Amino acid sequence: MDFDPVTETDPKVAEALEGETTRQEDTLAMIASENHASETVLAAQGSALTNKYAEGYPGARYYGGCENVDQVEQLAIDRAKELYDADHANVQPHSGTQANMAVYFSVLEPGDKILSLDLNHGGHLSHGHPVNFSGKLYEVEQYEIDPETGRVDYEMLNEKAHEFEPDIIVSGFSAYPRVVDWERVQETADEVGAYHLADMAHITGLVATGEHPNPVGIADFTTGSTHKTIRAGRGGMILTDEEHADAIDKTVFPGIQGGPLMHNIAGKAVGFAEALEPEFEDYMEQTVSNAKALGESMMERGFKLVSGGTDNHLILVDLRQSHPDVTGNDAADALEEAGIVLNANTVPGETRSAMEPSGIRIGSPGLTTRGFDEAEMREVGALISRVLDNIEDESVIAEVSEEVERLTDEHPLYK
Ligand code: DSN
Repeated sequence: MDFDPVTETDPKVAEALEGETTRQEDTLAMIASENHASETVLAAQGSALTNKYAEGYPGARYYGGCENVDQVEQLAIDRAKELYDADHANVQPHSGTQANMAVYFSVLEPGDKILSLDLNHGGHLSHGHPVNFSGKLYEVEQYEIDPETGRVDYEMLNEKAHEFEPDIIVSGFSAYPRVVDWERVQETADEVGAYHLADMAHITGLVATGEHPNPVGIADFTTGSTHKTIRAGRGGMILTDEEHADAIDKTVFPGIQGGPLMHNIAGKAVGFAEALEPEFEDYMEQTVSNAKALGESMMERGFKLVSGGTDNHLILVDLRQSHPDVTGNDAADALEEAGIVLNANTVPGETRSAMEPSGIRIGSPGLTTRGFDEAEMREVGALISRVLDNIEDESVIAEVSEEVERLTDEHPLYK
């Protein structure tokens, strides 16, 4: 890509920009929450819209000169509504966490109660973790993954809801390889009179094409990231119905944010248009097939997958049985040396710690964007296995690096 203006005026930053583009080009990006946005999305995000203040919403801003950003934000809103069949979309949250904060601040008072999945079982910091604002402001109770099935324990969720009487139940997860049963969570929310926030986080792309059921129209609020499987500009969004639309808009601005990041909103608009094209359906279908192929290839080599497989874009590998002496961090470090970038992750029933967990989370969205098919994902599964079986062996890591180089050369990222 072309960083000429930066190269001339700021060679140090230019060096890092070039370095990062090269790193992405030359490695296998398998962090499940990452993806490679199109050059069109990158151009929209790197545009003059970064200069513009636009507090307010299209047609009702606090500053002049907003006609162009109004057009961009309205396009992003209309496209989000179309993608998810939503009555109302707010595309201003700077991130998924800000989107969740806006939902909490719209309907909860400090001290109110949140019921959510434990972070160690695949939940998210913003679902009530003690180090996060959500855990500091609210009283939090958590449900877990059933250790036998590796799936959400909906019975535990229901029992805890009746005991704890939460004001809101949070569903939707960051490290969960299976379909989320939004309706079952909603039934519990109805029984106890709680709001339901469905945080579709990673799976915004899968939901957009119907690869995963849509929580919009079931839950009161749906939030998600716009740069993960959906591959649009970086940030978050909130989808809701007419009843909660004003409260959400007022909470996002002026409640918790000032000027919206209009360049990112332009990236969202462009990415949402791409996601409305039929090719995006093929992309999401391939992403799921690729994750399944990767998972099968690893299970054939003796790895244990949480829940025994996947329905979505990620697999969660529990290393304790197959590689008892290898921590998730050891695995991630060795794989990164070989050019395979993923993250260490806790697994249900974690016996180590969040800082030194026993699993790795592996995603298929990035490689699928580069055009990898099932056969190549199986090959990647074999490469991961080779590294983890020979974690101390530098010659194996060097051999795997060469294979990674061949695969990345065969699938160039940015022309
Ligand atoms: N950082 C994201 C993830 O990797 O799942 C969550 O915000």
